[in-house]
Amino acid sequence: MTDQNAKGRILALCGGVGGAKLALGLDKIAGERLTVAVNTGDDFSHLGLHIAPDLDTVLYTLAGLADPERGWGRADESWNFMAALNELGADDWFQLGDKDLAIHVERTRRLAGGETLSAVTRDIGARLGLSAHIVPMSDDPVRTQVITDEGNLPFQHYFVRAQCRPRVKSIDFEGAETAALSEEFSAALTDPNLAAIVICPSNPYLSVDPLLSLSGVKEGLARSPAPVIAVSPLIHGQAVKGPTVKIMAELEIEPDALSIARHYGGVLDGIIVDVEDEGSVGPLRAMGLEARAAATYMKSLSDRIGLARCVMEFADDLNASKT
Ligand code: FO1
Repeated sequence: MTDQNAKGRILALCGGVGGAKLALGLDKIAGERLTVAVNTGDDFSHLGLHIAPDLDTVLYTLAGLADPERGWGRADESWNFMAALNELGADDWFQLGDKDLAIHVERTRRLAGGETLSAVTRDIGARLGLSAHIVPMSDDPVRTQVITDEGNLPFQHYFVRAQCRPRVKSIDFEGAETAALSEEFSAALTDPNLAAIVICPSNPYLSVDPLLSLSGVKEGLARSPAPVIAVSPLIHGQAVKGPTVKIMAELEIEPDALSIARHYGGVLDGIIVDVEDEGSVGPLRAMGLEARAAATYMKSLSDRIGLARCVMEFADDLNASKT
């Protein structure tokens, strides 16, 4: 790596589980030089609590607390609260573990006391011993609404309650037109010392688009001197987890890296596809994008660090070719 990347800051745009794995790899190589701007379109109020699933997935993953199987919530969890809730006949379609409950209660208390989501997230990150900066995309409410053949569903009603079964017609990000970027996201986006902006392999439609829908983000990406690199969330036409391919089919989009590149359109300088999709590198280059193949399936910590290194080497080469 050149000096620039060894010292430069990294901004990652991230949703939940898939994106958090790469964020962890980036954290291991960049630590406090990393800012992760996280989707808050999935946030909702449930049982009187402010739930911020993607922020928590990133916090828990980087802190080594995440459940490795589920991908969300905490490892070594117990479910007494849910069992007691069930006895009372209360809503129990959204599982809140006993340990996980603490973050929702504390966040809700502090937000009700007038603190911003950024401030609460910053403090929780510090308490969990994180050196990377985990920041919500906005302190204003943006709520993803999934327009389906069964009506307009708030994100968690579509994703968890209906288990992504309804057919998606389109997706709206309510509040995105007026929401301001969080201060730290805005500062990272305009940081002259950025070595790279990384679009993590999260669901482009549900998890990355909320960030891109905020006013000023696409313009900021285009204006940044740092290369913008996406990691495709697809491997051989399949997503590792989640409904990306189902949604692409419903929106009549081919499930391949070219579609992902087209979806991100003008904001990208480069894209990383999986080694299994090496054949798409040529067509991607023909679209005018820099592209390379790497192992994007992240099972172990060393897979995550390995992919993070590939991303930063790519950024390094793109930076060098500009000078
Ligand atoms: N996902 C589920 O599929 N079922 C759940 O019951 C569930 C509970 C849950 C609680 C806290 C939390 O932070 C996340 C939770 N998730 C659950 C995951 C989450 O809703 C989605 O994975 C994300 O919003 C998509 O990135």
